[in-house]
Amino acid sequence: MSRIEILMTVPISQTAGNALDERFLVHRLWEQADPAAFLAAAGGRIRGAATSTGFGRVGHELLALLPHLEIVASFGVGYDNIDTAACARRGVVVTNTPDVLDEEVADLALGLTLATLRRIPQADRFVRAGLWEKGSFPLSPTLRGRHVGIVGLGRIGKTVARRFEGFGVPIGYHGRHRQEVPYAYHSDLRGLAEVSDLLVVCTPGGSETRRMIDAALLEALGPQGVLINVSRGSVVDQAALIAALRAGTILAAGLDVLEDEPHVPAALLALDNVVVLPHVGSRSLHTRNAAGRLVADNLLSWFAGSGPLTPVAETPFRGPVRASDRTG
Ligand code: 8YV
Repeated sequence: MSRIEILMTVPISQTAGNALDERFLVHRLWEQADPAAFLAAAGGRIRGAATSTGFGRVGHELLALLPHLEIVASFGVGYDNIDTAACARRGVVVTNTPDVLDEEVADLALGLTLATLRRIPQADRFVRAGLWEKGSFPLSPTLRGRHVGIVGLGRIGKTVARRFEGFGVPIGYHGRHRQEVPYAYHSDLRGLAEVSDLLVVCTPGGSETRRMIDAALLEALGPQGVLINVSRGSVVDQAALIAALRAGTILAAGLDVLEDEPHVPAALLALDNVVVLPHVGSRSLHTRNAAGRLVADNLLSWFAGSGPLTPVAETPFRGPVRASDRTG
């Protein structure tokens, strides 16, 4: 019997690759001499895809080249790069990797918060530049006395909030719904920004949250305000943020994500009151392996006829029979 053919669009993790190789014929798109020619020639045989945000958009163009695609298993919890409406129309199930990276991203959010407030990277640069011999490092801002506002209290937001509980600071949140949590709910994001001086962005990306942190919001956060973003660069109006950091409209920012990754505007790098990371929230070997395993398990489960393990809400799995069986 011929093996089911899977398209891997970008290198994901060794764990995922190895697990998929055991069961499927895996085509690694980045290894093809001419990826477009490969898709034109072999796209009709592909029944499953493993992808990630690093690949770019999974939309009409790609779906049109893969007429027998049944499932897109995406590496990462965010899937704003996938046109889930187009997948739903085609009957293609989309899966992501929730839960496995919450703790890692929350750890990073806390680390980035402390690094930004206590100016840890700046202090390291100070020592390396030999400046300690000449005097003390300037006093830093603090977490003490701050009011934390979490934007988006999903799995990651809640995990971040639990960590802040340990720091003994008051916590509020903004999201679509009030939840059964011991934190103050703000139905209005501006209201949250006004009472907070540390805003931690944990909301998903996509059109609904695009540039929700804009110039007016930064103004509401205020001159002692600190913005931390571990979600998507698209959530923040980056030009407005740079202007606010430069003008002192807010105090500082810690960014793990940017608008046009991996491009970092020179204007951002020129600022001393920002800590920028190269989207490393979930990037530990432990967590990437767990996410890779879940990508592979979703594909294995699907093609064993047991349905997807972690389908996204927009493409719920509705039956025990997979698409290929339905369409013959
Ligand atoms: C991804 C992320 O793993 O999970 C997400 O949504 O943003 C990351 O942690 C990464 O984008 C995949 O390359």
